[in-house]
Amino acid sequence: MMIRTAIFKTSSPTLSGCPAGNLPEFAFIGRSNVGKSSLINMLCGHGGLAHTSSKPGKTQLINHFLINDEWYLVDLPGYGFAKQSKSTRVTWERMIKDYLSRRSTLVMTFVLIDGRHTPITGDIEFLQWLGNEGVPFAVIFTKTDKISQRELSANLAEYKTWFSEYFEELPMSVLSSTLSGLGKDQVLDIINQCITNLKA
Ligand SMILES: Nc1nc2c(ncn2[C@@H]2O[C@H](COP(=O)(O)OP(=O)(O)OP(=O)(O)O)[C@@H](O)[C@H]2O)c(=O)[nH]1
Ligand SMILES: [Mg+2]
Repeated sequence: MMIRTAIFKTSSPTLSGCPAGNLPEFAFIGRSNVGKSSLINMLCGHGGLAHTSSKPGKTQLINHFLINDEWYLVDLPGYGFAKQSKSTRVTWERMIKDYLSRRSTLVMTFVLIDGRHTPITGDIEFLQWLGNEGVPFAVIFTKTDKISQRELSANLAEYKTWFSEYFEELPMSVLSSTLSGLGKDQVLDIINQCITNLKA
């Protein structure tokens, strides 16, 4: 899969404001600051496409980027941002869950998890919610450049144990680093496979 063109299309606070039509789309979700917007930029080879920040809470709306005039990448706000007011947190969570459970053109959701940590409550609850809703997802472990291979392997093993207790099958998983470009080809391959399956 080659990304030839990537164009910002819309920012919307609600599901109803998302683009009309039936182009397939692929969403990126995860805790605030886990690296969703950076990963989208890495995939597109375009540093400034999705807005990123070293502080959590940067992406606040549902952002659609049109790729190759054929499909969308969707950058979502993060969950679990502690410094937010309770009402904003509830509003964001409702927006994210409404989108993920009801967007009919959503083909695959990539859940980003910080590879530096063992399973944490917010991620676990979110993965369980996705499982209960039957939303298809793959996992991307981010920021792998920030820890040693040994620590990363230990964290991945803990996730594997948790997944095998809660899910019948292990989800597809990818290791990523926006510094080295690790994971780019694998994520694009998953997207390509999904699009091929849709056309079959
Ligand atoms: N070292 C390293 N830093 C990363 C990586 N991915 C993201 N970052 C940094 O992490 C910070 C957060 O990245 P964002 O892409 O804005 O994170 P986000 O998940 O979109 O955050 P919100 O929009 O606030 O939910 C930025 O300072 C990025 O430069 C990575 O793979 N390696
Ligand atoms: Mg963001």
